[in-house]
Amino acid sequence: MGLSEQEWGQVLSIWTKVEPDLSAHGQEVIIRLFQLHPETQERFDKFKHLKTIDEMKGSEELKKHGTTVLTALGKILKQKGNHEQELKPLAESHATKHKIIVKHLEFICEIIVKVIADKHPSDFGAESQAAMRKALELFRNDMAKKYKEFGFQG
Ligand code: HNN
Repeated sequence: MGLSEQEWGQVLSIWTKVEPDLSAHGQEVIIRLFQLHPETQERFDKFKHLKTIDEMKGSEELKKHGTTVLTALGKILKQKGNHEQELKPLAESHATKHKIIVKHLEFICEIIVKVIADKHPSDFGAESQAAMRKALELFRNDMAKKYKEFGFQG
């Protein structure tokens, strides 16, 4: 289940390409999530009203949220699996307050891989993609475990 040092190296190496433009990546991730899985958009009172992709692109709030999500994810990835401290508050709020089911975590993780692949085709080959998928799986599994500790079946 864990990643090798080499795999973490691949994950953190591609992340250095994502970080300089976190908000554009985050915006793209959230827009694709809403397009592919409209039920995720319905969960946000502050985003429900955005009807078209152009409206989504024009929303500073949406961009800000994308940045928030990827900033949190970056902090987690940098812990190379020792992410208890970063994960716990996040799992608590997403379990008890936002009630984000594990399925939706799966959706966004898959989209994150696709967005990075589209934006960085020459730096994100099959091996790095596999390493990133593994890291995101670890994140999701640990979120799901914590969810249960907080009494949310996810
Ligand atoms: O824990 C918190 O509530 C702090 C804000 C925060 C952070 C750091 C949120 C957050 C909020 C509250 C913030 C707001 O309203 O502006 C809400 C309503 N999230 C959601 C909702 C859905 C959601 Mn997430 N988050 N988040 C983070 C950080 C990280 C983070 N969130 C995620 C998903 C998939 C969804 C469902 C669409 C999500 C992920 C995957 C991550 C990355 C670790």
